[in-house]
Amino acid sequence: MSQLNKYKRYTVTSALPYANGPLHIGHLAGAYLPADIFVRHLRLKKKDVVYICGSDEHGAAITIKAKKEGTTPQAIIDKYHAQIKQSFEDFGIAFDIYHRTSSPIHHDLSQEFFLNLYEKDEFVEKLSEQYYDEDYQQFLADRYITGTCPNCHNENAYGDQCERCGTSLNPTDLINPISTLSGKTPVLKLTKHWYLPLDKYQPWLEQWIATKDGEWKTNVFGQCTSWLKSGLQPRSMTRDLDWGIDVPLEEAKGKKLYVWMDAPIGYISATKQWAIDNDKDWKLYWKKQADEQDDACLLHFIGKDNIVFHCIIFPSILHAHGEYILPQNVPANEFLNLEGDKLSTSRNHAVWLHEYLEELPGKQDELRYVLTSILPETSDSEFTWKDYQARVNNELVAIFGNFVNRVMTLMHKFYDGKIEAATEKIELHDEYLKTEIGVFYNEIEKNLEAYRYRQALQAVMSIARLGNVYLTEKEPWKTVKTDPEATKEALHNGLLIMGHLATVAQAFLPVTAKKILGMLNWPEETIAYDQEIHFNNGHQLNPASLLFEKIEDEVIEQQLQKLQAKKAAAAPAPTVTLQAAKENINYESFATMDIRTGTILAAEKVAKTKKLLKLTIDTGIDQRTVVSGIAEYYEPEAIIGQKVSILVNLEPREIKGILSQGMILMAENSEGKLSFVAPVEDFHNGSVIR
Ligand code: B3M
Ligand code: ZN
Repeated sequence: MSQLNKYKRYTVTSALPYANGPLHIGHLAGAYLPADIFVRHLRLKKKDVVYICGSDEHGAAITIKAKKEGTTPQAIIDKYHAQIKQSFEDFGIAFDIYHRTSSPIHHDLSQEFFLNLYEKDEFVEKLSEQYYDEDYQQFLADRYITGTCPNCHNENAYGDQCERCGTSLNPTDLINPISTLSGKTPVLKLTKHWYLPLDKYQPWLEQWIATKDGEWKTNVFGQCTSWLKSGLQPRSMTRDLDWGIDVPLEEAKGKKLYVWMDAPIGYISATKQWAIDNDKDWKLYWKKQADEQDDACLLHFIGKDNIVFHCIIFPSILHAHGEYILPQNVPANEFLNLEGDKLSTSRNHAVWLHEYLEELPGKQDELRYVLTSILPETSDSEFTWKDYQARVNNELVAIFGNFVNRVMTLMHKFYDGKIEAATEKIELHDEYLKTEIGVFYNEIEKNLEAYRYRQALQAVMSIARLGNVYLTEKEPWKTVKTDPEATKEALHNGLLIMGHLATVAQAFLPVTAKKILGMLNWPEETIAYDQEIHFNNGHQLNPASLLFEKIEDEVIEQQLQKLQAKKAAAAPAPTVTLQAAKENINYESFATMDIRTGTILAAEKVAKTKKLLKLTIDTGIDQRTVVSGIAEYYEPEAIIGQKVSILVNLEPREIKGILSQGMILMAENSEGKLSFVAPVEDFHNGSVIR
């Protein structure tokens, strides 16, 4: 960390989680555990560091959740802010402040930033037509408009995307748009927005990011260069929403700041609040100092989906403002998967932090350990309960816990837990042990400062291993009869190794480290890296307590079953998600539809689309081409010969340059899965369906 060590101050941030749901292990592994370990490490080096986080309480993520739960955005953020904060505390994430973007200090600072850029004439103002709900007297966010997809005729497409055929849409693409607020047709109205000219900043960004080559993780640097390569576009920093921070302009009444404009400013406003609470100067942690040498080191810990915001958009805002430092590094992690599948809140495929602690109380360090061992540092990684069990049992119990337990039990058995030495104090004299331990300290430092937590944790375990090997060699339980002095020396050395193990464990396993310090009856709460480890003659140890216990098979089985059950339960109950019945029609209307049985003769993907297949159908009447949005569900080869039902008198339509004659009927279940509809018996093509 040659680069990192030169700084006098460190400002470390973890992504502000949206206050719209509880936290799961993926959150922890992405942006919080790595940052926490890093910050604890810096503190053990006695660095001046402030560690900042808080809830992100604006944006559509919040309002949509409120609508879903039939409550207000305020109720949502209050509920989840408290829950998230508690989970962080429970897992020992040592923020100096966990703030909220709904706070007045944050609203003020965000508006100040906006005005600063506005007065410098940085924003590009643009008028565009957007849908407006006249009943509710408001513009509609894309997600608040539904309508018929121009591509697949799904009647429930959203303003930004059709979830049936996957086409990404603009609200104005929808046929028959409906406001989800009033249920009425919205009107188009001109609206003005303020755009951050990323295109203008591109040359500067290119230059700045080029200086990070080799310093930033390759996944982060690669994403940035590819964004730059494809050319940056101006991005609107304002929205027509009713939840968020007011745009501080007379002519922007009713408009709010874009959530990604205000959220990163949340790091700064939180620091301001922390400074007020602790009598500090926040500017030392955020502003450029008179002498560049005095600038703080800014580090953003995030998941990979937030890279563009932290490496391109926020730095552009800071740069345009001019008084602020830029991130020295953005060590983004990849994603964590669970039991072979993506973590998913909507499918409830997750290990929720609050549930974990209810079911495995007191085992936060076990989870911290396992997650650190498998952090998705350079590529996605996977959590499985079997692996969790193996790592706890074979590593934490069998190596770490075992070493500490051996030393403590023997000390109590032979000496009632009292250090009786010939010298005034005992310290590590064994050259071999000293050198080895020194090597492991260096490994921890070197790896942590290159954001390689997994390797750093290995070095921690190496100290426990070293202790075990040492005890096995010295056999103090045997020498106690033949050579009592040797026993004493071996166990005293064991205690000193324990002291070192506790020291390095503090960053990774804070609860465990505390327990060891407790057993050692260590006079202080923590041990800094450079603190001398010794015990005075006559020092009395506390009783031994077990650090870790074996995880039994039943526990793992239960967790696996729970995941299965959750998955099943998450499949939405039909009563909840079935589409409402449509209005009655008369028989004549129905009879106008000519639906026949047919067979797929040929199928191929439509070039440059993900969803579309071009099908050749034998309708009994003729052979014809139909373009169908089923490519996500069926491979072309697999459906040759498939019996289908086809609406043959649908007006032909050109889709992606292909004339589509008719429509294949598909059943869609509540999960959005599609299935062919055909007679259960083998009927000839052209049979009428009525
Ligand atoms: N709340 C997005 C997310 O949770 C966002 C992060 C903000 S960091 C300033 O993925
Ligand atoms: Zn569609």
